[in-house]
Amino acid sequence: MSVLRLILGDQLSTSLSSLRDYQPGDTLLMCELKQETQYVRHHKKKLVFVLSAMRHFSRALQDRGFSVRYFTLDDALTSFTEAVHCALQENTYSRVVVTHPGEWRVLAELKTLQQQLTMPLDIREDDRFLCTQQAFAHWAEGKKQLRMEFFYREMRKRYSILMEGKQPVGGQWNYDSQNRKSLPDDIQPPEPCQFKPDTITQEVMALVDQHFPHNFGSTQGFSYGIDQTQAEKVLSTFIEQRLGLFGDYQDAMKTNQPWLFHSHLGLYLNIGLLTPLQVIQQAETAYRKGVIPLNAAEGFIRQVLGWREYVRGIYWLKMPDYAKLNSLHATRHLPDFYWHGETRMHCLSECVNNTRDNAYAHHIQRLMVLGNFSLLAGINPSEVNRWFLEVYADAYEWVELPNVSGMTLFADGGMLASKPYAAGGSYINRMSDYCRHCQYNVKEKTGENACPFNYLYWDFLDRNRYLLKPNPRLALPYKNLDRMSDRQKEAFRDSSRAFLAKLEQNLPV
Ligand code: FAD
Ligand code: DLZ
Ligand code: SF4
Repeated sequence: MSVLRLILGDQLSTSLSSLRDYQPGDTLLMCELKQETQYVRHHKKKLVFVLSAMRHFSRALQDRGFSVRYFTLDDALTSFTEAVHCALQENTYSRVVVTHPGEWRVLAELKTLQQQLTMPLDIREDDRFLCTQQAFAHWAEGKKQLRMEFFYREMRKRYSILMEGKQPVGGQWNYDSQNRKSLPDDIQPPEPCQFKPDTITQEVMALVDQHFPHNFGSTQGFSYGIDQTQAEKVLSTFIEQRLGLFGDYQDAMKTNQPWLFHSHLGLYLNIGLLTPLQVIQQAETAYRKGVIPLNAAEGFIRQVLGWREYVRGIYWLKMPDYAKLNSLHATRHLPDFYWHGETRMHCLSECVNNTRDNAYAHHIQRLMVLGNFSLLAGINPSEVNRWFLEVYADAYEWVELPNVSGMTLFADGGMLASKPYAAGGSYINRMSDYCRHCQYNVKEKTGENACPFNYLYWDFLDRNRYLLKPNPRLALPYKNLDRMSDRQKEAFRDSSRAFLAKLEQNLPV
């Protein structure tokens, strides 16, 4: 008998496990839902991207002869559960099949549905990922520390990526130390790939404006790819034009340069229009052909084969408790300037404005500016997580949560990162031109005009001394803190107190 195959909005891959044994008579079910569009207030460009990509994928499937039942937002369905019940009323099926969802809350919903149905609901492995949950759990078993670097080496060996026999190509696993240059003024990054919205995308833009008028950002200027062909164009253009310098300028930031040499592939990977193996293999081929240097290929592959798979592994290993962790007891509210970008701190206003304009900011903007500030200022993890989940076109909880709670806020007490990525203004000054345009002075440590990152950094270490001082990787900063005179300590404490008081009262900072 026929099978009902539910395809979730971030499962837009023709290689999907739930599609594999499709037979004529089966139905593919796709649904635009209140629950998925509203569980957080997604950025308008993220909504356009997801809904337009879903509609294009449905059309591509129909062109290939698949039978698709597609519910639009106008059908006003709430949840996957409701959509499945509707489809079961329209036709008779022997079973329901779905590929494992990306998020815990959706898995919980599907498990409840499994109990309700009178027929089997099979949840299949999402084998677009390169490490299964079981393989990750096996790797993690018995380990005191789950460090990405060792996981990444295992993955390199398992998939034979950038290997010469049993050894890493070039004799080193990691070229991170060559990936820390700031961007010189005479290097101009290429323009990003842009696509003109077609009729479907224009319809979705109007729909988003109508249904979500108060969400962050604007639908205007939407230019992301929305199908596999366009996503593949972004990939090939990245390999040709950007990857060669990706490694060198991976950590750089620059005013009015939101795209730099990054790939902008995260949104396509996470929604399924590209697969990680495809992306990794193309990068390796470019290196093997001598088109790009090893530090670029390795730096990029480490992100996709290492970090991306690793954070997903951590998510499924540690959920649902992971979402509640707050090891540093951070309680402050997220400042309003994360929404309007109006602050004297140029680095933050630039990163917020880039985010609002593009539903994109690159990794170092997320980690070392937006994230670093919320770490130093003690913003509570649930508000920070919510913000990061709402504002980026590539944001899904499985990847957002470990990056925010683990890598950025140290809310998991060090399961993911060996130390907090806390830094004062000198780091931002070294890696960007932001401080040159700022009303604060990055060279001043305390006082009205001093860069707030400077005193907040010491205040952060000071107030979290009990939890962080035992960490051997923080021995040097604590040694420096302990060497300070009482007057110096009072000065940074006073500056921090005054600044944080303004933040709490929502006064301009
Ligand atoms: P590139 O810099 O070109 O990197 C290439 C690819 O590597 C990315 O597309 C991505 O697939 C992968 N990658 C790189 N770093 C990571 C990482 N730390 N974790 C997982 N994958 C990685 N990534 C998301 O996909 N969704 C998120 O919601 C998300 N939230 C983040 C929040 C914070 C606070 C931080 C610090 C990082 C977050 N990241 C997230 C990771 C990373 O910042 C983005 O993947 C990257 O900026 C996307 O831009 P890009 O495609 O140009 O990536
Ligand atoms: C992100 C998103 C949005 C905005 N809308 C939908 C939707 O209407 N229908 C759908 O099937 N999926 C959507 N998604 C993606 C889902 O949130 C995603 O599939 C789950 O979070 C599981 O990762
Ligand atoms: Fe940011 Fe401080 Fe530099 Fe201003 S001086 S841009 S606040 S790091």
